[in-house]
Amino acid sequence: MKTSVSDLAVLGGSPSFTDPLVVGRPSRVDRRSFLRRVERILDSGRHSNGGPFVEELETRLAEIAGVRHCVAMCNATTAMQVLARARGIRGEVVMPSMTFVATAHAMRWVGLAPVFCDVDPLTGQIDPRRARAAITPRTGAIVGVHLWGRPCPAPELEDLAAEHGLDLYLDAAHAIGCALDGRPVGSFGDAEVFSLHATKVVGGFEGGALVTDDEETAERVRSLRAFGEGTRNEYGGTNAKMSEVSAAMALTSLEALPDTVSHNRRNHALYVELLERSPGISVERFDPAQRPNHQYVIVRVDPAETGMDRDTLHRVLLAENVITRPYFSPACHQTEPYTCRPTPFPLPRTERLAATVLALPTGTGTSTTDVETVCDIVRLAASHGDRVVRALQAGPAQETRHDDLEHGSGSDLFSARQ
Ligand code: T4K
Repeated sequence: MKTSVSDLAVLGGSPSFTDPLVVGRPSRVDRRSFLRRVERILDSGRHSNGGPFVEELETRLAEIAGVRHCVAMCNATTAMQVLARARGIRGEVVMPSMTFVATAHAMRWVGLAPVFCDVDPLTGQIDPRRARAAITPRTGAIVGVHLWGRPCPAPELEDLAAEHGLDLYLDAAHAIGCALDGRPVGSFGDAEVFSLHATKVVGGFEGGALVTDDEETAERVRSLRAFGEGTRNEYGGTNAKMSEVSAAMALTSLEALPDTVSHNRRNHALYVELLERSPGISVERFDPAQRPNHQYVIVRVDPAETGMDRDTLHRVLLAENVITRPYFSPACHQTEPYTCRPTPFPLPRTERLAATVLALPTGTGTSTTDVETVCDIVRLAASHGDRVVRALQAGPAQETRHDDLEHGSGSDLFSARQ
């Protein structure tokens, strides 16, 4: 345990972790259960193009979302592209900039123009009033994002979309299993899209799933995901199918979801408890009524109170072998190719968040002891921010090694820990 600021690795102490502790480590699954499914895939000879595991996964995810249809695909980004094509929308799409850049790229890739609106400063979620202000005669759809493992104000967005006759899609990449007033995420808007990427609470190595109650949308998406068979449209179709092995992994991961979420909830509660008296560090809180899945533990770093900025804390942790992620910085409008076109509105809340947020490790690979160690480091750094900043300006030896780790091939991140 580090008790003095001079114990920090950036100030010459030893790194706290031998093996990297990373944000985004895949959730633990029952290996035997997964391998049994793989055996069945190999025995059956059905590897893709609509096998029994994909069908079973679709049934399970539709149940979780409380809708009639689910179409599993190769990832969430492609699923959002297929959705936009299936619905035939054109023009501009209003969306928050405080999201992973995939939300914007997916729309741009199919010829739509993202128009970014600001977020609620307290929750980081899309602000429906700001979304309203961004609607023009060119708007074709609104895309809401359920950020960090809790729902965005989807009912307000539904009202807004209905009022203007627009499509509403929800990027639910982070929010599988969440709910708003008992209504499950997955059931809002015209369709929602889950990510089943390795780093998500339910992972299928790679994967995405579109859920909707609208039969026509589901049918068109189903067709477009497999080369457009059975539909005639100007784009044909694409190959967005999910393989059986991904579905087998996603099903196994889904079985572990209650344990994964409980584990994440405990981690989150411990972060809150251990950091709540640390001036200038605030842990994002979640309303239990929204059934948060605690996909991410997000802290905000106040430079005025701590004497250091978010990037400094990231570097302090990196030196300790704790690999954090600034989800989401830069915000979409601050990154290519969106910087070339000024946003029609200033996005001060998004920019403030993008400058201050940091995702800390959680998930089943992060233990209680790991969280306690990370919190010790954060508390020490935050209460001696000026000293840490001075030390980093002087260029400590430790940093080079850990910068290499971050910017190198990354293979070191994937060793040892389970
Ligand atoms: N919408 C939103 C709001 C999203 O957050 C995302 C994806 C999408 C849409 C699109 O969903 P997909 O098309 O991917 O289904 C990662 C994920 O690749 C991405 O899926 C995720 N969001 C995003 C938030 O995080 P990066 O660029 O941060 O990935 P990377 O390689 O830096 O890995 C992140 C961390 O996870 C590292 O600390 C290492 C760790 N990791 C990663 C992988 C792949 C592991 O420990 N094991 C692994 O296998 O994007």
